[in-house]
Amino acid sequence: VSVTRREDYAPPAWLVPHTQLDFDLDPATTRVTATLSVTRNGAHDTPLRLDGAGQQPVSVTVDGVAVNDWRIEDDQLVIPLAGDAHEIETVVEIAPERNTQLMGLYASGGNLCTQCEAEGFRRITWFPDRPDVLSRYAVRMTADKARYPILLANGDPVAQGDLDDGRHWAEWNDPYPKPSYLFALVAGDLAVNRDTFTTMSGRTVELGIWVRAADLAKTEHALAALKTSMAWDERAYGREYDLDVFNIVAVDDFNFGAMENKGLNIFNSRYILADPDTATDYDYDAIAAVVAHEYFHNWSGDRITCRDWFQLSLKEGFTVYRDQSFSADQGSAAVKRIEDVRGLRAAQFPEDAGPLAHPVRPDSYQEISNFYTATIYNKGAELIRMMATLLGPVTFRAATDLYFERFDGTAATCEDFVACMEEAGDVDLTQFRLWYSQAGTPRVSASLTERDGRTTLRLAQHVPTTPGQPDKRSMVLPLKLRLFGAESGRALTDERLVLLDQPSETLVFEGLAERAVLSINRGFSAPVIVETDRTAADLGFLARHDDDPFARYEAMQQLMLDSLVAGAMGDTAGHDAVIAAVSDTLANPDLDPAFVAEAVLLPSESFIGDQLATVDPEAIHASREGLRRALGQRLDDQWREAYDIAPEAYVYSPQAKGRRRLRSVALGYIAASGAGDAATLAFSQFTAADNMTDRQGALATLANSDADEREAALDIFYNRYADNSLVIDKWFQTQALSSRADTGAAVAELVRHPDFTLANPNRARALIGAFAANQRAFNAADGSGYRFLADQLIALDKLNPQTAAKLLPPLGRWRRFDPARAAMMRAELERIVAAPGLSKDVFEQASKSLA
Ligand code: DPP
Ligand code: ZN
Repeated sequence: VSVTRREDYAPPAWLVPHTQLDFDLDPATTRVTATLSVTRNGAHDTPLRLDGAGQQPVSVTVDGVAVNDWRIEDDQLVIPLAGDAHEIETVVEIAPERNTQLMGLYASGGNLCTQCEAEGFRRITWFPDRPDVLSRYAVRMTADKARYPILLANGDPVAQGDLDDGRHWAEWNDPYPKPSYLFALVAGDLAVNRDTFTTMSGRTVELGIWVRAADLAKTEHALAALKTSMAWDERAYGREYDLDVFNIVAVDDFNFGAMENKGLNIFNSRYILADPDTATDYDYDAIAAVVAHEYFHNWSGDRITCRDWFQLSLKEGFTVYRDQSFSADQGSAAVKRIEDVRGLRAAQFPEDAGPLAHPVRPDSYQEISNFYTATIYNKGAELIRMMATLLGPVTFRAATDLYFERFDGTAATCEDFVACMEEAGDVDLTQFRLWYSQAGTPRVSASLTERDGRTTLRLAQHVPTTPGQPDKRSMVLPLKLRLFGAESGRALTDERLVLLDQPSETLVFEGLAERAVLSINRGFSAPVIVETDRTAADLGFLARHDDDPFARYEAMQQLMLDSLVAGAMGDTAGHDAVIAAVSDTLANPDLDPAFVAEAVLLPSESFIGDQLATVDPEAIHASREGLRRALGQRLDDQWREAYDIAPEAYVYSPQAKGRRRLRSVALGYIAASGAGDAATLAFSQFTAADNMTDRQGALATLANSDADEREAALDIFYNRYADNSLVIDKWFQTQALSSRADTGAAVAELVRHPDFTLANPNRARALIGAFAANQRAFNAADGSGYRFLADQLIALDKLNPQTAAKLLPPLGRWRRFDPARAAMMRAELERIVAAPGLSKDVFEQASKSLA
């Protein structure tokens, strides 16, 4: 096993100031001629080493002369060079239509496209495929004109023309030096939705979103989001777009959500295509967020890239923080924060607590594709957010200005970013840097005691052991807190920011007029787990009175969690406090419906499991369903009142979105109550809906039920959208997420459905990924879920190792389960590790999960 280590970083021996690529495109055999001007970097006598992926060079020339003193060593083409500057030309042939990994140049839906991050460019041509080699690219493409009328690459179009054999050519030039992972080309039969954007300095940029002609009408939302993002980045960060064109292409087969290639973003079509009939509000939000994310990368990623892949969070953490802030500005910032924290807890906290835990800046990897994780992205974003909190908005902006100015045009490190924060903010972030190097979610315990008129807050922190990191140091935890009066409901103190940087600390409050209730980690100011001794009464109080919407939501969640955890052990006494708090929340006319919908939703079964020493999936399911039923029955009138608000024609706005969300949550509770008319209500919503949000919401409710309407709705849905693969993904996913007892059997049947294929990552994730996230179904006591996932993984690994490896983590949670389940999970991991021809992607994840 070959391991790459951060401490081994050395600057590149050779630089490539200029790259000329000539593509003779054809799905069966594409000939790539690469001409690299190379210069020796420093005084050394090492040969030029170019990365490849098993392709044989058809020819190698140095300064125009064919040479044969090259050799191939560990997938590198090694060429001895005498001088300090040379021109190297290599010719290779590749087969895009046989590329099922979707890395490098591949075919999707009859078109040709590329994906190069992190190490896909080496599958196209020989090159120093590392992010700190920045080169200016000129690209020429030749292709059959009827089949591939549109030829796009990075940068600006230069020239194009026809050949007399039915082929045509186009040349593109990107004036900005960039690493190879940002290279892109597209050849296809595409239609375009065009617009322009005028930048803050008055330049006009031609925008284009390229899709199949039939999908053109579904690009309006993405195009609007692009323009909003461009304006937002000028306003919020002073960042202006720098090329004359900005193109986005949507493709159906894509490993990531999207890719920020300079001037030519390539997107998974699920993050571009939307209309009310086929996309939910969630999809609309996600499209705007991903369009913004990739656009923002133009500065935080492309203009300033990463020195090495250990610095991945430099661009991803910062860019996620930027897209989260953007989305918060488009609607309810409070609801956005709740959604982001829920996502962090669902994906990153379990990662940080399991065998694949790694720091935001990792120390080593076997396969870099495995490090595009919730830790790098979402915890990374929380680190930026904490620094923004420490600096305050004005200083944080000055610090990012300094960062952009100082590192523009370079390949930088996380340390460079932190140093700018430190310098502009005039703060010492020495201890804060532990957030980059220590894995694991810190735990904070907080308890409030009163004696003789003094209120004492004791805070203590603990950073758990993670693989390879047995001893942890205390970190800097920025905790926003405030005290409220238990009787009056009034705030007793201002909000203050406490930096907990010791193992434990004590804060004393004198002369408080009444007993205090603690509101802590307001706004989720630190990505930590807080344990308090607050009673159900205190939590219920905060759920009604806290003035910080996140803290209010959090109090409700904690109240629910305490009740659900007790319920899993057979104690349902805590139901009443939850029901009362939910009732008051529903009745409060001052609250935004979108917030209410989040607040009254129970924590997921997996999140309940994360609170327990040993996960008992059936007991958790029963506990949660029991509380849902009780809430549904006891608050029947209120759910119906929330549900019966007058129907309105579909519009995508924060307010309308919030009302739809609350209605669908209410429908779920009505169904959970066991009400006789629930299926009828859901089915009539399903058939009457003028939008996908309401239609899918009703379908999900029916999919959980035993009602006759269930099959009917699934069939209608399938037939209506048979030719829309993104909606058929929803059809698969909804069934895989069903809470019914027979979901495992249903999913095992669905992999034999004619529309199921592992070759398309969206489809694989919609069925297999969703199933593995369904705690009850996946963890069936007979081990059938584990066996099923392992079978699918082994099959998918042969096609697409990167996507297969991303589906593996649920099997690595074996330590969290009883010995019988743990043994079965381990047995499947061992079977995976022993599978012949296993990729290094899956090997790394499976072997680390066993350790
Ligand atoms: N395309 C992925 C993203 O934007 C990887 N850079 O996060
Ligand atoms: Zn990104």
